Amino acid sequence: MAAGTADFVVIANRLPVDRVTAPDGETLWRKSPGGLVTALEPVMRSNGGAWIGWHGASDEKLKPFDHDGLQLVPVHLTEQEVAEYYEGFSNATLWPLYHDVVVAPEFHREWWDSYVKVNRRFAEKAAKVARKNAVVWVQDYQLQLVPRMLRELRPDLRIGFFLHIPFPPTELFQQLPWRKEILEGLLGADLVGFQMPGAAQNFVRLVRQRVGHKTHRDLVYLPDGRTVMARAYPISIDAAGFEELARTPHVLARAAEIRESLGNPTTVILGIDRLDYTKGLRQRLRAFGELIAEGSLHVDDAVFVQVATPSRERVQQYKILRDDINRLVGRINGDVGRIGHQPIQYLHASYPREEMAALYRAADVMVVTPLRDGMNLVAKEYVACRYDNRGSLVLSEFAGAASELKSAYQVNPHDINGLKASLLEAVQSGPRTSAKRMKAMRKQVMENDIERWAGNFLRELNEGPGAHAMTLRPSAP
Ligand code: GDG
Repeated sequence: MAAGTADFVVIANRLPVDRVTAPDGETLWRKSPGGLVTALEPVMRSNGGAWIGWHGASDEKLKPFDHDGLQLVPVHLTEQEVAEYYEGFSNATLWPLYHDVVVAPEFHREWWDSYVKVNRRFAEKAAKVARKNAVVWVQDYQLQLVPRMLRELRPDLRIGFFLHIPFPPTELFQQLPWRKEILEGLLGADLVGFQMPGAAQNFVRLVRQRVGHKTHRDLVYLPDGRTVMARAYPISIDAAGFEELARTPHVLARAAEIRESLGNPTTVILGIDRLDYTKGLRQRLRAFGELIAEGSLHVDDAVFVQVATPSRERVQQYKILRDDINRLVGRINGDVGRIGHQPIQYLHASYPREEMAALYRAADVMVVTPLRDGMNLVAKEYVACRYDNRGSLVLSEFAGAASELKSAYQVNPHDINGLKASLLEAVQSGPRTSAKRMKAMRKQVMENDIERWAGNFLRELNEGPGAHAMTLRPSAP
């Protein structure tokens, strides 16, 4: 296949831009706020980089276009593919399976067929835009077959893969009817990256058991002589960017305004999550409701602000969750609320980044209680915004972030009594204790930002076993 012009190619389910309509009716693309694009932008610019992804609308074919100096290559999806590849296999099969089967994964053969077909489309696009010997970085669970498909088309490429969500224990992964195909798909990469060392070990063990390849520690030896490396690269955030935002007068004023409009309570407790059944919203709301009901916290003193960003709204389990949380919030507020004092302020909406920073600044206690989470960036964003060393973080031990944020109040979210005790301890902690904990967490987050994460991954991809002459140029200062 003829090669293209990009020396560095990122492949992700979504392009890093959203379409917006300007007041004059013109449609424009606006860069989406994620940390991934911020981290990769400089490398892309220095390497004539291209980003391949879906543009977010179904049944629409768009030509490649440039945005802010980045080459964007849209992949089209039909309405049926959105339902089967994206909402179906990615989000109703793989997502629950990889998150400890928190809800039952659905296995449908037509969803799998669609997943294969769409993965091939992404691989074919990449094969066209990558220059000879280019570096290609495939992102996440929607595209696990791409590394192998791409290698078959373009054996000259150096291919990396990163999984943003957990990789399940072998006993759960075995349930997947297409387990061997997924493992073989990932083995098309030279480097397979995970959030946690345990996930990389799960993968290597499965490869040994299910595919029968020889392995040693983090290496897999393939019969064709290639070696694949599987390692952990815990992802992070644009920490300095968040801190800078949190320091702006506008954000500080807005934080004060938020507290004011909540009635200036002694304690503001905050949760911010996509509305997802993995995030442990039920557990934390129940814990808070019980603390108020039994008088450990008083409704005049403590307010819980829960932002639940709308997510995957056409997937059945997400509809069920939305109704459940609505009911639970209504019940708690009805049971323990008073006129003018709703203990839970529940916001089913998404907000600009500035508002997120203001919320982080306004919160005395941040509660992050996923039942399972690859990393959890919200926990790190809260820490990055607390440059005053104030505020406490209650963090699930089942979030990847727990292995780095050891000074958080760590909890088992299934243990409601334990959760209540930790929440209360965090609310009642004195300034010296919380400053000590926050300082330790800030050191970790500010030093290990997303730029370092991307740098580590790309360096090891470039230098790992079997690497050819390095083609990736370091980003310009
Ligand atoms: C997956 C993995 C892993 C949320 N609401 C709004 C908003 N957000 C932003 C947060 C944060 C991001 O979305 C959410 O990231 P998380 O890490 O918390 O969770 P997932 O979406 O599940 O992400 C996860 C991550 O990938 C990265 O590898 O950490 O484990 O599940 O950045 O700030 N941003 C804005 N408005 C909102 O209303 N602007």
